[in-house]
Amino acid sequence: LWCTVVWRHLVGMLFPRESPSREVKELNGLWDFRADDSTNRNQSFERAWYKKRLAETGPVIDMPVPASYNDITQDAALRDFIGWVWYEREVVVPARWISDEGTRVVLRVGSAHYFSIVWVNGVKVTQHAGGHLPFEVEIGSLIRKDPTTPCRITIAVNNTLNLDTLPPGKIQYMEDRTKYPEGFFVQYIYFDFFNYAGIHRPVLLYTTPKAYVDDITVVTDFLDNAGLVKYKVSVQGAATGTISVTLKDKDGRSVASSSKPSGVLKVEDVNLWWPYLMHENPGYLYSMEVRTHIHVKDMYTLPVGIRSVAVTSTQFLINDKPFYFHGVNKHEDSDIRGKGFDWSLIVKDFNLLKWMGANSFRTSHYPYAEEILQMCDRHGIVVIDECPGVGIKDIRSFGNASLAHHLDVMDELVRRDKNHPSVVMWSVANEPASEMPPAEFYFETLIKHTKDLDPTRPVTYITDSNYARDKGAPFVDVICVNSYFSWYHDSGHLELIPLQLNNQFENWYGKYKKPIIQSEYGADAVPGLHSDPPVMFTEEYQNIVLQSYHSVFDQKRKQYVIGELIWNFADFMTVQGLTRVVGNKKGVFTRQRQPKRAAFILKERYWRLANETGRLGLPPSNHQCHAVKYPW
Ligand code: GCB
Repeated sequence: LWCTVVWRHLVGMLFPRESPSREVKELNGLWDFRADDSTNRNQSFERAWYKKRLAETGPVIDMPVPASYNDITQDAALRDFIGWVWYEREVVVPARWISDEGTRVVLRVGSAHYFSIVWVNGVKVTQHAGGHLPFEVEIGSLIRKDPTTPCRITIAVNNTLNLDTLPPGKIQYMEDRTKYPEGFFVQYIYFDFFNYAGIHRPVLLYTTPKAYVDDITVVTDFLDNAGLVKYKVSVQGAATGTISVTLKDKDGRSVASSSKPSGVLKVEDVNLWWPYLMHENPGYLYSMEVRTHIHVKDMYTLPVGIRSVAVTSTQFLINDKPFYFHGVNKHEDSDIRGKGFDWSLIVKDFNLLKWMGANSFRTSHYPYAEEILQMCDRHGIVVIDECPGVGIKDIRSFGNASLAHHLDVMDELVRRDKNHPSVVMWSVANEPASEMPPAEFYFETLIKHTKDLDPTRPVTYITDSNYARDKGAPFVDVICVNSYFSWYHDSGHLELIPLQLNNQFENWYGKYKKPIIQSEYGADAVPGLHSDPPVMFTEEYQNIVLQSYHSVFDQKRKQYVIGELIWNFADFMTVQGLTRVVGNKKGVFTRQRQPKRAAFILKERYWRLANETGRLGLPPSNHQCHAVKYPW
């Protein structure tokens, strides 16, 4: 498999990093903001708001970037707004970036939900569909046109979801005038999290020389003591010419080098990349320094973890050793910020993950910020990387336009995340209507495409469909199943969990003979609600649900169950509805990241699992060490 990697040519999307040849200027902070709340939701285009300063078109407010705009003000209409919102900011561009024609100046948006159009000084420079992946555009020639005018960046963002977007949604106009005023419409969504919107991740300008390292792809493996880093560098703006590639260890010592744009670097006495709790030195990263030697030099440094991933009919192997996923599902979600990127939240979440002994998470239900994956690389947290294919329920969302967009999104996702050692599997969807007839062609095409993009990682999608009716399961490498026994059906009947869960596993394994991850399970608990015997929504009920699942996992993990991911790490916001009390309360932490009782149950379990399943390389004394450090 490893030898047959097909190098598809896509323009690169390397994470912007400073280097001797590259500068980065963050544009985070306050932007001017205005929502287009005209009845036809189109006045901003009719009046060409991008042509002048936003403040000259009407009243603007301060809006932090990055952040969702929804929870920033006291205005319920803005919280629930559907349509175009406009962001604008003037930027002072360093004079040298303008005077030096040999400098590329790139504007990059980490993510904006959902559809974005970008203008610089009133000139449209790019647009992007999709709310969770970065996009960028070179703006050097534009800002050089008139170096005396400031650089005015305008970004219009529209959060409307339709049957062909990912995730899909539907807009319905309500015609009954006895109930709804003229123009009243509803955005229907088929997923269980608030459709937060705005500029969610950092916006920045960065430079490269005219001839620059555009993309790097690495695929790693090892043979005995030697690490193998197969790589390919692509250069834009000049013929590739001579380049130099140097792989350095953590101490900055060169361990392998080459002057070819592609090849295999061999690292003697390799330090492999290991997951957290599987090794005493997890998340080991080398640095790959890539230099071009065309008149102006460029340099880019890529962190590289050397590891292998493989799947058998009963196991998930990392570096040829069985890996058991004991982890969580997350959301990018918090008070006030919504889905806005926030380092304090990210670092807190990693501290909580490590505290509870989680070795993995799934990026339910969309790609997370690249900075989060970088943290995973460094801390050895294993990731199932999910695309925004959540809520594909309407048969029209299995059509050609939807599929074409889904394939594009997978291109963008793999291009962005292919080099992260923490990413061990792609998830192409969550709970699609995989029993519908078109699901077979849809998933066969989608999964084959993903494997063509990246033959080195297994591919899955997350099912809640019946094993007998699921159309896509033949194509996945790992079966991922969500189930909510004693919650959404047989409510209150905790005693049924062992029987139903056991049957779930036996049926799926019996039919497909593929390893299984319990990709979601859980129950809502309103923190502080107690009842014994347990009733739904109390902390006790959540605990018993977890423990009942765990007893079955403990039998099946000896056979073919390769992981368990709790739904959810933390409480999160949803649309208002009868089954949600200020959001989804299935978190084992509150939205403010305080533990419910269930967090301690998971912590005890995960550390025990780590000692049992992840003992590789840890001498017995180290196990003792964990037990002493975490006396549950
Ligand atoms: C699911 C979904 C997830 C929901 C969860 C729930 O199956 O994948 O997005 O939030 O159930 O709590 O209902």
